[in-house]
Amino acid sequence: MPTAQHLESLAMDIAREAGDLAQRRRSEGVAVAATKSALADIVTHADREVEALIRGRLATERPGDGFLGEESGAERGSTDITWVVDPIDGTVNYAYGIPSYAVSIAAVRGEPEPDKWEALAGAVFSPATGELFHAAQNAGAWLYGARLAVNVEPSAAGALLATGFGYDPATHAGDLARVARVMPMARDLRRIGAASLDLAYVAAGRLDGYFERGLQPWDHAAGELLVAEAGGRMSRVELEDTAGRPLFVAAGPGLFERLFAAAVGS
Ligand code: LIP
Repeated sequence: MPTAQHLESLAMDIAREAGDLAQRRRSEGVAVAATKSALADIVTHADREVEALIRGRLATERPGDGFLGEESGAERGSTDITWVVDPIDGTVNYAYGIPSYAVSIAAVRGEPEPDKWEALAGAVFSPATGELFHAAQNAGAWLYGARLAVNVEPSAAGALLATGFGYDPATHAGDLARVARVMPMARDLRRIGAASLDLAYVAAGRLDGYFERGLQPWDHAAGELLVAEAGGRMSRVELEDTAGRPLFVAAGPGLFERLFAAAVGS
């Protein structure tokens, strides 16, 4: 059984390599390859190429582990470890030339479903800034050799929050009602456009909290471990208006309950 730190350093190496490829392809120009769940939900050729690179590297280094990727699907392994991968989180930013996109790689143990797995290691790499956020279970979350810690409480000016809006226009009214409910506790609201970065920023204390409905496993697997290892709380809840696509809330311990209650609407 590899240690969580061994998996973490592998995730870091591969995330860097994958991010360099994404950035190179970005500078050459980006073409949309297809649309997915909605017209706004796109995949570029680079998403596919970067995921193929990650999948190939993992197959060489960790043959036998399972794989769950945004673009190329799931494959069960013979070990109890699965790699959960978003090759380019923030694809719409990437396609428009906005630098907020990231490679997100996590190693999880157990059934490859978010409610059943235990995250062992994760890396979120932002090619545009060169920042590599990483964490291993019970060994902290880190950036440039410095240990990350969430903001325990927001400042007196209010919480700096982030959110996201899914690709399905039918859900936007509910998302906006949620924004209206949380705004009284906010000093301001960000929409960064890449869930893995939102979560990394909560872990780093750059945001006080984050909420979004309908994240996919590859959007949050690595970021969720970053938040937990930085002392934050994160949970998901299935609501009437979020059928099948739960609401996720992450924050420091002093804010979490308040933010969760407002986001849920209870
Ligand atoms: C995206 C997220 C974004 C969220 C979208 C989508 P993709 O991931 O990170 O913040 O609002 O619903 O899941 O599609 O760019 O990998």
